[in-house]
Amino acid sequence: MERGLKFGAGIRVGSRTLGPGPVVMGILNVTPDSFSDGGEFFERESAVERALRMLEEGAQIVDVGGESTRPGSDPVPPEEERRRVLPVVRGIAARSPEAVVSIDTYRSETAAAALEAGARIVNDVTALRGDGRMAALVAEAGCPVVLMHMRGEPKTMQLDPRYEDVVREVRDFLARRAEAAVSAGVDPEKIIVDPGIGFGKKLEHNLRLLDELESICALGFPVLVGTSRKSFLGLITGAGVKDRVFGTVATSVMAYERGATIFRVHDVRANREALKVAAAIRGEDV
Ligand code: HH2
Repeated sequence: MERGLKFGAGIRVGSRTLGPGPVVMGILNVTPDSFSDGGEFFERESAVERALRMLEEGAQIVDVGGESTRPGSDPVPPEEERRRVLPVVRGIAARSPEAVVSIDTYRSETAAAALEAGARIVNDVTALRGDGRMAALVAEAGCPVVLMHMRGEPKTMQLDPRYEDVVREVRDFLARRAEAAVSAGVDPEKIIVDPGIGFGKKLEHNLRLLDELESICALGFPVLVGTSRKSFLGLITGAGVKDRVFGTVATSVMAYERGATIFRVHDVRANREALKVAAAIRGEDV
């Protein structure tokens, strides 16, 4: 299969190009229960304000989600998910028409409505397995799509995840999901892959995936990493969830060094500045 090795020139989103330097994706959870910012941006106005602030701080994408996928979480009804995210996507599009919004959902109906409301990227933590109509939707929309690795489902994924070789298994899974997407008509140049840090993985698995990220990058697709404030950082440093920005920045810089392109983070300014410095050292544009 021909790989989408075009991100050296950036990732095309409509008429815009993101990259080729590191791209920061700011997290906006419009949920009452997300593990680090649950409840904070549940009101439409504060969510839109938060998005605008992240854009000012240097986020090139704002990722809007209406359902927590933290370990142990339950799904929310689809109508409730749409009720949470759509006004926020519309509000961002109205206040900042140039903003690139991604919709963090595995449901095709939510994704379709969000694209209609102004979102331009679909971030699917099930890698198009969660809803049989998602692949066709993304193919038809011609938008970039994030395919993420997850072992099991949020409710039970952290109970006792086991791998023989986590890097090989995650890489092979992502290759298979990319093939499936292309078979369904998705343009390979629109595919972004993500090892799914913390999704059905123990500390040792997360660390190996980050250390050997080149192996995932070798698939030839832009790689997104989402480490922000996650519990494995707390296991290493002892820091509480709001206090994991330093650990997060370390992962962003090391993942960038190993070839990652998109960094999904809560703390935009800290990660953006660190990545700018890292890019300058490597002589790359940001
Ligand atoms: N992590 C979370 C949610 N969506 N999407 C991608 N592509 N990669 C990730 O690593 C990822 C993701 C979980 O983090 P968060 O949104 O902060 O929390 P919650 O799921 O509790 O809302």
